[in-house]
Amino acid sequence: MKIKLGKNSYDEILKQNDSWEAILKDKKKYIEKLEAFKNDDIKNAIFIGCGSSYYISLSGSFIFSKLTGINSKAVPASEIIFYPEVYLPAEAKTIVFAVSRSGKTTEVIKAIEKISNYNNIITVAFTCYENSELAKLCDYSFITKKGKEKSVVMTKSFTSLLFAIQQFSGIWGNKKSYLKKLDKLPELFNLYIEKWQNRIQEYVSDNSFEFYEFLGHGNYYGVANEAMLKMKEMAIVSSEDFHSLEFRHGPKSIVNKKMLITIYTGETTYTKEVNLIEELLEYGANLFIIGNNISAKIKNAPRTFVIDLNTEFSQFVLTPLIIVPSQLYAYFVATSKGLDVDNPQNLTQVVEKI
Ligand code: F1P
Repeated sequence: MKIKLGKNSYDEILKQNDSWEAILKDKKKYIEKLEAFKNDDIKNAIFIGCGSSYYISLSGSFIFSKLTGINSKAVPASEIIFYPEVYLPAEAKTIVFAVSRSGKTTEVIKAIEKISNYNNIITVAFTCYENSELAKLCDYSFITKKGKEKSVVMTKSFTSLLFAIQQFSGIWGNKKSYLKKLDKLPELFNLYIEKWQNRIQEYVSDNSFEFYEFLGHGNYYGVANEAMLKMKEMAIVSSEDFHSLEFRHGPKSIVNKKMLITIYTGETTYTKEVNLIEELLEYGANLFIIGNNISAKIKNAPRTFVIDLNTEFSQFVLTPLIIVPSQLYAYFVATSKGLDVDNPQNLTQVVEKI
């Protein structure tokens, strides 16, 4: 495919599975490093980040909790700067995971500086830069070197950092079959990427919308947030995200024919998400359904575009893969508008102010 605009972003989207393969090769290092601090006294976990890295934290926190049984939440790094006493209970041993592509974002640095001398706190960085300030500040760090990007907008780094957190969580929770399925994701990416690229580019050239909603539950809520941000950053359009069923409680009032609603369907939530899909179609909405083992009824529904991963893997494995169609969608909408996603308006690769 001849690429004129946003070549860095395009290449990074198309080659992100290289980074996933590198993380898989680091599995032994993860196990050894984890042994140094993993212990049963840890009762709480908090994931922090900014922008896309906060959305990584939302998905990563959910999966960490699911795989380890440890109570976990995700908050923007700025919340820890303002209210550390609310989020960090003095008595319970808490592990704080700081997620940052650059390892330089001021809010993340200041948040860790604020709490690093607290008792009962272990700090762990997930970043692409080994010698970053964040990696040096934290007690431990897990580096996704191949997640580094030239682009301002996070795509490959998003899935790489999330993949690293999934691998870390599977090791911590001793989930051997989960880890075996993670091994398969780079190959699944290779299997799907060309078909997805062609189908999504065609869909974008045949359909245009003015409003975008992204809906997901559980670990897919972080994905919905990230897809919302990609549309703002790359395509410069208005977009929102919600937990899927939350959309019924008011936001659905604005559904119209100029709206595309993307729903990331999960296995636990599928039957209820199908009910929601049917209701939204009655309001004239256009739907982009991305999920696993989606019914023929949904695939044949009017105004519905479906990407079905068709795997036996759970949604808790598939998170890095499930965001890729929305990265492609945002890229093709942006380039169809003549926008250069490598130089997005108003944005810098790192926000070093507060
Ligand atoms: C995160 C971030 C991105 C945002 C933009 C500026 O930086 O805020 O989420 O899209 O690229 O940087 P980092 O802490 O992950 O380096």
